[in-house]
Amino acid sequence: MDEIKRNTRTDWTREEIAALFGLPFPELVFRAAEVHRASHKADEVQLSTLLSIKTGGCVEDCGYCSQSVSANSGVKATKLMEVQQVLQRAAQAADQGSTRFCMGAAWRNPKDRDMPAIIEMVKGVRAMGMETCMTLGMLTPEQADMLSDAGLDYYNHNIDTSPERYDQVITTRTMDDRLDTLSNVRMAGINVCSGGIVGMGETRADRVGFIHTLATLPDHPQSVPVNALVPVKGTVLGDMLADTPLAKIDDVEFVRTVAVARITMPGSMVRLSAGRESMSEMTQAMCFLAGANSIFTGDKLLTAPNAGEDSDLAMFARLGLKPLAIELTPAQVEAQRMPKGCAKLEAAE
Ligand code: SAM
Ligand code: DTB
Ligand code: SF4
Repeated sequence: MDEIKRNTRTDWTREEIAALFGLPFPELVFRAAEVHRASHKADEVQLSTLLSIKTGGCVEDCGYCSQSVSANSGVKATKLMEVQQVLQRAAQAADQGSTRFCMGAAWRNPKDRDMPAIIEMVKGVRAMGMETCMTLGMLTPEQADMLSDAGLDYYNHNIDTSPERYDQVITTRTMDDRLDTLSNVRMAGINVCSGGIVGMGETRADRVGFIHTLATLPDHPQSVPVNALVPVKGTVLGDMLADTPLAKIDDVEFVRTVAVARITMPGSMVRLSAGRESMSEMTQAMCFLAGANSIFTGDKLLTAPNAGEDSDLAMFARLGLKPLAIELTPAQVEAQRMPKGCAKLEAAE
């Protein structure tokens, strides 16, 4: 770990990051693979499972998102799921080998009245021996502290794109609002998960600015999700891509983005996140070579389809990859030994 710390810089310049992007592709991937091997096992990939605990009807206007009230995507708004329902889904994910359960809500921010149920979800999932992650929108310092006290391991809040492009994608909250939430999460002692989306019609300079913002935070996010835009009909960006297919990012540029994230943030888990459905296995393999070491499993992301358990297992077998195991506390091992289903739920109470 000391080695990683010594090599971890938070003073990257945009010029340095642009130079990395501009390297000949084989050289860039080679360097990223070297950095990856110095800090991580190159054949281990961490598996996270996503669950939308509150879908649609979101008041924010993020131009990529099917869940915004500004979109005409046909996604139906739901209420916050019941705690027991969420814990049942978490138990299924644990049975399928997932080590992190990420719960997402289509909120600008959680309301104080939502916090007791959210806290029960965190405690329940943790008792099953999985790491917990939540993504609920903006958090106050007090809310971040409450989640930390409940034992939340990770909080996902993406910066999404470069500071320059930000207000062309979202107008209802600023990049500074996002950075404030990341700071509240960090100060509460919760691991930060923050990344963004490529393929939204941005320029290479925007991708440089996006990585630069993450790699110069006071501490690198422990997890960096790199999403490829899932173009959803009825969203501003989904419709834009349908009209101008040339705006779609090419696979080589996507792999470059992963490689630059890996080199600039050597100790972070880099997650190959949304968009794998439309990626060839070879492109995903290139991402793993270039330092991606985490994915979302299961056949659904929040509202969009995902590759699915069986095809991922087959891909892992072909590529010789294996799921990253996490260390469990004795109490968690005990909870996992109990009969499936209800006992896991009892353990969560
Ligand atoms: N509402 C919360 C928020 O925005 O912080 C949490 C959920 S939100 C859906 C989580 C992240 O998913 C977004 O920040 C964005 O990066 C990603 N995302 C949403 N829609 C996407 C899409 N169509 N394609 C790729 N990534 C997407
Ligand atoms: C992240 O960066 N990607 C995930 C997670 N964090 C919450 C979400 C991807 C959403 C993809 C589109 C959808 O399912 O609606
Ligand atoms: Fe709402 Fe999050 Fe979607 Fe933005 S990304 S519209 S905040 S659910």
